[in-house]
Amino acid sequence: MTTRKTVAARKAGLGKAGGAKNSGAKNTATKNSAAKNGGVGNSAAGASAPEARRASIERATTETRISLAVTIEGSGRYSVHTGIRFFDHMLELFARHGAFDLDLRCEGDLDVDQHHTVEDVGIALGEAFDRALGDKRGILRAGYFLMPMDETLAIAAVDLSGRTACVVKTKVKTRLVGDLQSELVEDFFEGFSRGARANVHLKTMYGRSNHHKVEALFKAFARALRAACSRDKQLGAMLPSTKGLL
Ligand SMILES: [Mn+2]
Repeated sequence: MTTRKTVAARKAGLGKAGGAKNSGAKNTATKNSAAKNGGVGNSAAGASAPEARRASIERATTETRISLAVTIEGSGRYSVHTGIRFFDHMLELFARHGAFDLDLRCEGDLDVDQHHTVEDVGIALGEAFDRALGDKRGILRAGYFLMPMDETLAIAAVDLSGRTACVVKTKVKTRLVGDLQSELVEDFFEGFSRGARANVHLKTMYGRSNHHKVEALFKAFARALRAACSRDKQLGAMLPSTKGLL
């Protein structure tokens, strides 16, 4: 793994990351509406719903160029192009099951291997969630889901704790699922947990189809993350931690 040099962009100018390569600038927040949404659970009668939390990221290294925009209160709309079709399929159903909106372009060095592409997309996606959530006041913070997919059962637990930890237990037996190198599923979630500063625990309990095993993990993860990001009416603007910082 080479050192990553990332760049910030004001906006996810999808497909316009060209000039950003190797500027060496530190990756910084781009659009983040969460700060303005500090008053989570605004109870003023007739007040419109709080502004949707969203963030955009451009990330360029010698290995990958990524443009990404995510909206937490989305409607499951997506446009995803990573160059790995099965990975696209997983990210698309992540958006739909999480009810997120996701625009994602990644041009990675797939001629080398899929590793950089999959891991860096995970990191960028995690960073986008971290930024979109702002100071995390008024969110549930933790979530879990038990996801069946036909004969397969997967579990996911997510804590947006500010700390990184990732455990993925799968029983995928083939080197490839579709065109995706199956061992990279773990690298994606590891990258996400680093970018989002989150605890991510995933396990395929059982199943037969390798396609289902991977897909059930992504669906369970999306729904656990959706729960963790959701607004907590009871805690309101309170930080969901006794530590004072997340
Ligand atoms: Mn499928």
